[in-house]
Amino acid sequence: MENVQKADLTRVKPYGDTLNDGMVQLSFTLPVPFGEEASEAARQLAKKMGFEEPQVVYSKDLGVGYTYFILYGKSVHTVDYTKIEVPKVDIVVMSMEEVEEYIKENIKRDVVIVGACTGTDAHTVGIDAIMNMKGYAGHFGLERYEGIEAYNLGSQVLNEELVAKAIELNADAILVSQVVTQKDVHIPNLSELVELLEAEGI
Ligand code: B12
Repeated sequence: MENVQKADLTRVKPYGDTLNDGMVQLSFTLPVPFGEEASEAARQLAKKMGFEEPQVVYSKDLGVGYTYFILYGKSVHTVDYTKIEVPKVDIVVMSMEEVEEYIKENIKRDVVIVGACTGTDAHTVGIDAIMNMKGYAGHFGLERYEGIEAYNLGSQVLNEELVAKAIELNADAILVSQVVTQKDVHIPNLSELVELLEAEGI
């Protein structure tokens, strides 16, 4: 490893084959029919994005007048890595046993948690990962915890339904799972939930 060339961290740029070659792979789809004109359009677009020597290395006909591309190009930009500061979440993560112990010692009763994937969102896997007994990535879900009563309502649950269930069960916490969508569908849905909760004085 001694022969690895040292990068100048004040001027970091992408690496492909040779340090500082700036090589980037990018991919996108254009709403134009597959063919040479399509590839040229993709190349010109990459050039306008600021890439030097853009090359289309792969293109695929997606049908209905759409084409998918993979391109290589050289980035001319650099960033100063030494000036980067990212705020970190500084919290103590408790294990399942520590949470159970905390509830036993401090709350001294079962904690009721209601969760759902709400609105039109059908992505159940996230909320299941958090709540279901078997859990996810080596961690058990809330159903497994002693001292927690977990109710997973599933997906496409209306906000009204979630709030009504939380009130019925006198829940201590409501968990919401939502895919953050490009079309911002999650924003009106979560705003509606907040309004409903506020109206209920929760
Ligand atoms: C599986 C899947 C589906 C399945 C869902 C099946 C099911 N029963 O859940 C099906 C096929 C139904 C589906 C449909 C759609 N999908 Co989809 N789907 C996926 C996919 C491939 C995986 C999602 C997943 O299960 N991840 C695994 C879980 C464990 O991860 P997670 O959800 O992120 O959850 C973790 C954390 O986020 C967090 N978490 C999640 N919820 C909560 C809640 C709390 C309280 C806490 C603390 C933490 C937490 O903890 C979890 C564990 O770490 C993703 C792409 C991807 N690779 O992520 C696309 C993706 C989410 N889907 C997408 C899209 C667009 C759709 C459709 C609109 C497609 C279409 N045009 O029809 C529909 C929408 C249907 C609908 N009404 O919601 C897009 C969303 C793009 C966007 N951001 O705008 C994605 C990102 C794919 C993509 N790149 O385009 N999808």
